[in-house]
Amino acid sequence: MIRTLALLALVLPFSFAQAAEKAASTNALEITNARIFTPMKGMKMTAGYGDLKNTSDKPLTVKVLDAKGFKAVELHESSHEDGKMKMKKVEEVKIEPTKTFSFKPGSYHLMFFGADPSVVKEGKMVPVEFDLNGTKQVVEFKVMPRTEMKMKK
Ligand SMILES: [Cu+2]
Repeated sequence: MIRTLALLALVLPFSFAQAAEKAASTNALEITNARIFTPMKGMKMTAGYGDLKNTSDKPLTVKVLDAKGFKAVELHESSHEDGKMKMKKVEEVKIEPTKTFSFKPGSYHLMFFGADPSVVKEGKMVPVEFDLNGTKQVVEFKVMPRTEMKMKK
């Protein structure tokens, strides 16, 4: 009798958790040297850089959505106009399959606003959420001191 009950217990409803875990995420983007400069004293904004490689076999349209420890994050492009350094917001960048797109001082960069000083500290990792062709990927950026003051052409 007890044995019969034990057998019945095995007939449990299957869990559908596994199917639900297949949320829309990707790892098509590989970022090396992912770094954010420690905000300068009294500043709430700072910039982030890195080499973004498209490891997939399709062109990637990259947007930035969110960064932990910051109120907002945008993609920016710096340029020289009339001898002055200017920057403007761009909605997205496109990276061809297997190609690397560099975010570097004086060029494309991530612009972070409203830093929370308790989260954005030297040596900490900041998760940054990207949108790649409509699918999300989170990449960690390291907070480090500003080391690249020189603007190479
Ligand atoms: Cu900027």
